[in-house]
Amino acid sequence: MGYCGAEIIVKLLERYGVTVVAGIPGGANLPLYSALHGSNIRHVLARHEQGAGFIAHGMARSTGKPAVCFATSGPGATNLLTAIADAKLDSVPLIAITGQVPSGMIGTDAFQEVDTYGMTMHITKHNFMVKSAEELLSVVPEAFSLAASGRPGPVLIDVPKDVQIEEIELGELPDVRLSGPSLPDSSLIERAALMIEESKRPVFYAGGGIISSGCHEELISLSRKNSIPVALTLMGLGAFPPDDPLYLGMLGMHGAPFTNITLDEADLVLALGARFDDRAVGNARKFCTEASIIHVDVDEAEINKIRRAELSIVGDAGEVLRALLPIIRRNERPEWMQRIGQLKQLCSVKQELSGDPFKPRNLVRSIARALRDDTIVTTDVGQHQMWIAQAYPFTKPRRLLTSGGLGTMGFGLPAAIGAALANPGRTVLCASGDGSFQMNIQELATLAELDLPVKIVIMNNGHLGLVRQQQELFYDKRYIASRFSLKLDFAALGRQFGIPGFRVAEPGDLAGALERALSEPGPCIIDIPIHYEENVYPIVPPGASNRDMIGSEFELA
Ligand SMILES: Cc1ncc(C[n+]2csc(CCOP(=O)(O)OP(=O)(O)O)c2C)c(N)n1
Ligand SMILES: [Mg+2]
Repeated sequence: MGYCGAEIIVKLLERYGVTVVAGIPGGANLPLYSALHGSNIRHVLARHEQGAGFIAHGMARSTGKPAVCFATSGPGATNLLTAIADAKLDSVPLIAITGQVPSGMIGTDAFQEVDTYGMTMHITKHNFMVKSAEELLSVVPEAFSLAASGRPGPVLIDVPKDVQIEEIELGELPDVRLSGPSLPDSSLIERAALMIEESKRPVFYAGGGIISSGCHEELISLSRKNSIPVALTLMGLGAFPPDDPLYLGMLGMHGAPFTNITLDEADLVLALGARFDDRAVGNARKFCTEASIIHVDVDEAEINKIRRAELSIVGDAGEVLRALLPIIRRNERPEWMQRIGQLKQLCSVKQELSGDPFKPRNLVRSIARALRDDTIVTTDVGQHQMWIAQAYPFTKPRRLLTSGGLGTMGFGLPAAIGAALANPGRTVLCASGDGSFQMNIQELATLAELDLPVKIVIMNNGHLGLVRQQQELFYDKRYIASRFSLKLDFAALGRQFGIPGFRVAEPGDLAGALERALSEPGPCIIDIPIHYEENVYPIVPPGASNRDMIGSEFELA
């Protein structure tokens, strides 16, 4: 039977289980849209390609499966770039399929021509420029396999218009191939086990790799069996139960003093699916100076990139944990546990548990209380993101979707739409800031159209708060370009899109108003004032050691 390139793409997407694609059509990808017309795949029309890209992020990050977005050539493709780069830094299996001008016109500055392949070279795990319809039969399966295997990441497929139209005779479509992780080297596992047994003060420093690999249960088991406390990165939140006595919290720039100080006293750091990012480890040379490091990462390029490890294991974190579990002995580690208990008392930050309900972390706790435990939370980027990370209790993986590596303002709303699409029946909270929200505000139209249960809470300080904070602390209060003089009424704005909007301003109103707003079916938008001088504390100044955090009262024994 004869199929054109566009039909081959759509048939293969179906075969790989894709049920929703987000995108925007244009001249160079119209054949692809025409093929989609005859498919059961649901298309979600975003209002900006960056929105489409982040809708796909929401689907991929909440499920762990590859998600697809479409854009046309030229401006469609350039609008996607930020979402692609974001997927690279956070290891998200995103598949971007872009239209390109016809092969014969490439390099002529044709209408809406940009070198999408060249531009995405450094922000994808892999990218393809397809030369023929035939090639699609291998390129699309390879894209799925690459996006999801090993360290997940974005793959771009650029398809010239003539390739989308080209017809070929086709018998069978290729089979779905997905490769599983390979087993780690047993001698390295034995060495790791020995180092753990010899250690007096071991800690886990675990990151997003635990979530990608789906091995949080194994992490919990090993931690409990051998009494190894666990610190998580921003990307790892949800991989360890926050109420477990072995949980140390989030480490790093805005981590609790208790977490950073405890890590600093460790004699062995087990870095699992984490990459020694500066926001997590501070000055890498001053991170856990007393400790030996075991680094487990599926991506060999991460080993010894930032911090030299005494032992490195290239492999899937889950495979390594499963190999370690039976050979590691039960150990109570009473001395280490006692020291940790002591540090917890000495380093407790003021928790803002009493007093003003509009204090950011109190507010985050109130929001969490008003929502079910299985709620998926997306954030934008700024102070509000860090308050959520510090105070929202994430009890399971894939409940926090946040732009960790690239730190992209505008992520929250479209990612929430994607998460709601991929998880019918679950509520999604989009915790945003007034600055970030304006960066993809047009996706309110997409949300209104889809009528999904996305609850948007805007922590509104009238500022680019995190920028203002840095200017206050590190630039002698020389405030510039961090205050909005126009005060937007986000609740009214929501209503313009047909989304119920609320403004919660009175302390007495807060709990009731939150509950009312959040219990409505469908989307809503809640605008909550935050005092603009609220800062995220503690904070490790750029370049400093995690030990040298400022803004929290604690003493060291
Ligand atoms: C696309 C993009 N541009 C600029 C920045 C730099 N930046 C980081 S946080 C921030 C302020 C965010 O303001 P808002 O969303 O209101 O959050 P707040 O800090 O006030 O909670 C800015 C401008 C960024 N992270 N992303
Ligand atoms: Mg703000």
